[in-house]
Amino acid sequence: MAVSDHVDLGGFIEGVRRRNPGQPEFAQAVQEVAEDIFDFIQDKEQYHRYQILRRIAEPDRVISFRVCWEDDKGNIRVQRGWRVQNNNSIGPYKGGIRFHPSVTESVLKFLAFEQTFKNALTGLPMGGGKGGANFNPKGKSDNEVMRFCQSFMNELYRYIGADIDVPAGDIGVGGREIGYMFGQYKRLTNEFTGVLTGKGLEYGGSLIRTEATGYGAVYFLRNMLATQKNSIEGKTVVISGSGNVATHAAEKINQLGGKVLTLSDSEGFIHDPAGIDQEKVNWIKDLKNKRRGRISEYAKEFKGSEFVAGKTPWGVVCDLALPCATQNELTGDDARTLVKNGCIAVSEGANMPTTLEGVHVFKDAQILFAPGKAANAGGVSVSGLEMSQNSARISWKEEELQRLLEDIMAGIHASCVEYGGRAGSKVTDYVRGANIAGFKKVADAMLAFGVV
Ligand code: NDP
Ligand code: 2IT
Repeated sequence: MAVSDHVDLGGFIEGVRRRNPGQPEFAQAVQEVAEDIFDFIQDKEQYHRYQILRRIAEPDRVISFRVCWEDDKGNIRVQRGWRVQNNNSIGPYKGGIRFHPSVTESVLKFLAFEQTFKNALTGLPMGGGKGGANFNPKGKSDNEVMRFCQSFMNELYRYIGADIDVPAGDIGVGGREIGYMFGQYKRLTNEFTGVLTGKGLEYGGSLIRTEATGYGAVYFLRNMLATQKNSIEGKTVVISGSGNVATHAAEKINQLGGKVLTLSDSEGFIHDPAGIDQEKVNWIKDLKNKRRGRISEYAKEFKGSEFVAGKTPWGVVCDLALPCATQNELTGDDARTLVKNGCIAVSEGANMPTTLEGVHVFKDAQILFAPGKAANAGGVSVSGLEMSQNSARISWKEEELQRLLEDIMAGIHASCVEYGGRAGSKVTDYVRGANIAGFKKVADAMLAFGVV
């Protein structure tokens, strides 16, 4: 078949939308990748003939199941759980579990698709998957969360395994939830294996896994700035979210001499012109992880700061921005505001936090823009290192893991630079670089397998 006979980008996206009705997030993630891959594979017949992108955009399987649990008042509650196993060409399925009321099949399919490229970029042998449930952990007691996690695992355990599929945390799933799920898996199977990552240090967890996503996103930002002989030192930084990724990004920004102005949650953002220093970050970690409180409480604790209800922080003037909350939290208008206010670099700690329109605004403005699949890969990278440590039944030292994390983030940056050149652009197109580098590795493995 001549290359000109192949379906065009518009037709491909239309097909994705038609085959996945009511799944806008999934279609959006596929489109963002396809925009670059269509261009890249134009003269590469094998990738067309073997329908590689079409196959990566069709998950290997989507498993959905009922999760029943009993709340503290004795009511029976019913949630829906999923595991999306997108692609295991380069290693076992790997990716987090999200517990949030906004979780749908579309959201998990987009996340599993993105994860496939992200995991390829890390250089570690991990395929892509994602799971979760439309369960809202907010306001639930520890016992309710435990019962939910156990019930979720009662179904999930059939589909996962240390060499099959290795889940981890994501929104609403941290150390507490991983502990409950690991405990139930162990009880059901009578097996102690590295079936989950993000585990507690006492039972096979890895040092710096908790910090890795936020730290990695800041290392990636530092690497991008270094290409322009610039640094984080003395820069003002706007961050969204106040969970695992956001607080550790804030911590690393402080360590590298930047000043964090904002953090947020789904109810609004806090603005502290004096800077959210390490002591304040520690207070927030305690608020979120122990007291399970809301970010608005920060403004009552720290004089000179304010809580802005119902808004995102992108209007605050800054040099650097790190969206670290959730998908589509930064719109085209937000992107224009950031560019107008002089923001020079954006590193996505969250997955797909910028809308497609926003991505195009950043690309057109030629500011440094790191997509989540590159910038937030530090978390899954240390998860990969946790898997290696579990297999070898050893624990590496913190300095070694820190070094490996920085090396992996530098490697991802280099891959993006290698594939992210764009005619007429003086800056690396990191979106293109990440998409092509991630695609190439998975695609070449798939070619080796033939049609399966
Ligand atoms: P957490 O649950 O620890 O924190 C999530 C934060 O995002 C909270 O502040 C939460 O506010 C906010 N948030 C969640 N949903 C929404 C929403 N719909 N609108 C506004 N704010 C929202 O999760 P993480 O920090 O782990 O995850 C944050 C992002 O980073 C996600 O996109 C995740 O996929 C991504 N990520 C996480 C990795 C990890 O290792 N944990 C690895 C790579 C990416 P509230 O409390 O009000 O809900
Ligand atoms: O989006 C992500 O990369 C994660 N939530 C972490 C996945 C993992 O397996 O550590």
